[in-house]
Amino acid sequence: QLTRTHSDIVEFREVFSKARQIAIITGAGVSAESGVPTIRGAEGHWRTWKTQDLATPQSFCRHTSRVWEFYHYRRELCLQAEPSAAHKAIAECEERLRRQGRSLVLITQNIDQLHQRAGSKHVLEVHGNQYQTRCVSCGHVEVNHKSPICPSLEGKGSPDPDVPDALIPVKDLPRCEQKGCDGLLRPHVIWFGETLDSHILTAVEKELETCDLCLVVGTSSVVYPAAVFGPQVASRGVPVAEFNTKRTPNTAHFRFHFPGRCSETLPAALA
Ligand code: BJW
Ligand code: ZN
Repeated sequence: QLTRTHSDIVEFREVFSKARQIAIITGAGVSAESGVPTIRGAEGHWRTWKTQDLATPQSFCRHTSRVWEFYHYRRELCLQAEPSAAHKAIAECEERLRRQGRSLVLITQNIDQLHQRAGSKHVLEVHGNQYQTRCVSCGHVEVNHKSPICPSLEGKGSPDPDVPDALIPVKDLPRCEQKGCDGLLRPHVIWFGETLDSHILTAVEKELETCDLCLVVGTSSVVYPAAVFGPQVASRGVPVAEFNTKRTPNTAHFRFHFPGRCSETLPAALA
């Protein structure tokens, strides 16, 4: 296994040195290196719920206060977190390739903005980002880094399973400040059952069709449509390298699989 991995690294470095247009697809494993819990890992619970139970329009409709507590917790947690060695390796690689007239695009499922904070410039956020809000009444989208996002959420959002719901009245949750609106705000992220932004998907498709090397980093590859981005590139015969602590349902489709923590494997691969 070790020898296999070593010869793979040598081969990967060869492919990497010749690639002109690199696409990197990332997921929660990259932010795990910054102390942000992954979605499906053992630590991926908030109170007694899974992300799958909270990240839906139905849940927001029925348990608005609870879902806002969940996002408030993650907004605050990620504001405290620092980009990891994996985030930095990607950002530094983009800058280095740019100076060489080559390109790197980052397609991320993460909503935490840690890639941008590490310095990544060309980022396509396929699941939105938690520092933007959207008004459910007027549709207005806005950048929002307030901490806390509203007074009623101050001190709320503990992930401890023994903490009861704060049951904040909807009128005291984040509200739209557009003139005369006062509608309820929601996180501008993509929940289960919602479609991805078509402009972003079109941009992603273009990158997947033209890249000559693809990396898939720290994603379980179970959430569609992002789960098929890597296999789509591989089906063109383009090399795809997976960086993950575990194997995934997509591993067999890819030319390379580098096991281990991406804060260790990625800086070495992209140096
Ligand atoms: C490390 C590491 C380290 C850890 N180093 N690695 C049946 C079949 C097919 C599709 C569907 C279906 N039923 C429903 C659907 C559609 C659904 C879907 O895919 N469901 C599946 C779960 C079955 N998809 C959708 O609804 C999407 N919309 C859509 O398809 O529209 C059309 C449509 C609608 C309705 C029906 C059918 C079609 C929208 C998906 C939106 C996903 N949104 C979320 C929440 C965003 C906001 C938020 O975060 O709160 O996005 S869900 C959540 O999962 C989040 C993530 O971006 C996403 C992916 O998770 P990710 O990043 O892969 O994290 P993990 O935790 O799963 O994995 C971490 C990985 O890292 C692991 O592999 C670890 O091993 C690894 N790791 N430490 C390296 N140090
Ligand atoms: Zn509004």
